[in-house]
Amino acid sequence: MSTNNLIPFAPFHHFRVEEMQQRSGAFLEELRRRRTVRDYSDKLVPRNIIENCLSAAGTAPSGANLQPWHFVVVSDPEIKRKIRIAAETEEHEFYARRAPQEWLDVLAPLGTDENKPFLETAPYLMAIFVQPYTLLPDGRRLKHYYAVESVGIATGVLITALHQAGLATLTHTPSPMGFLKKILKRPDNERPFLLLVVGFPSEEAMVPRINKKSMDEIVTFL
Ligand code: IYR
Repeated sequence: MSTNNLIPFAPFHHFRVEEMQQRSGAFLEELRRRRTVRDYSDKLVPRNIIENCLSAAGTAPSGANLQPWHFVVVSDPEIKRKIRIAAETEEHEFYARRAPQEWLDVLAPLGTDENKPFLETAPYLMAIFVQPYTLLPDGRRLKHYYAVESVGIATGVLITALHQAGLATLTHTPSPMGFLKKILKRPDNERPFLLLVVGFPSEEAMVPRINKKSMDEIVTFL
């Protein structure tokens, strides 16, 4: 391996085992409090908190470190309204016609429907885009490797960062999402990945009673 671009990994923390046990347990406990929220208050969120969480997302690993993501953060009420109208139009089609019964059956416990008032109520909508390639100044395309996986990882970091900052999120995937690209005037090399709704839960927010799979179900130790 050529070493001419390598630097010492100074910032890595070596914790004592007890501290690792404590930290991993505390992190788990905090993440167990995260729930997907569909009912938001209009309470504002300081922008520097949002910026910290987006910077955290930007630390995610990505194929060849090409960072194939773009986050459009919408707080403008008019743009939020356009997004809501377009999303509800697609969602109406989805619930009334497009979704097979099998899909509607697994969604039923979540209590979702075509109405998406949170797209206007929540203070921030983050439209997350994948860049399968970038356009170089000379017009050639630089291909991005594992672009979708990379954006998925960055989105996971973002959701975790927002949660630990004290904010609620909803991973919203109106399908198809092409309208996001039009409304937000994104370039040809981007396609919508998902729409993250961010804010505080309303006072009356309810969440479905759901369970997470047990360790035995999700893990195999060999
Ligand atoms: N996009 C629709 C349907 C939907 C699909 C899945 I998969 C969900 O986990 C939740 C909802 C909607 O947002 O209502």
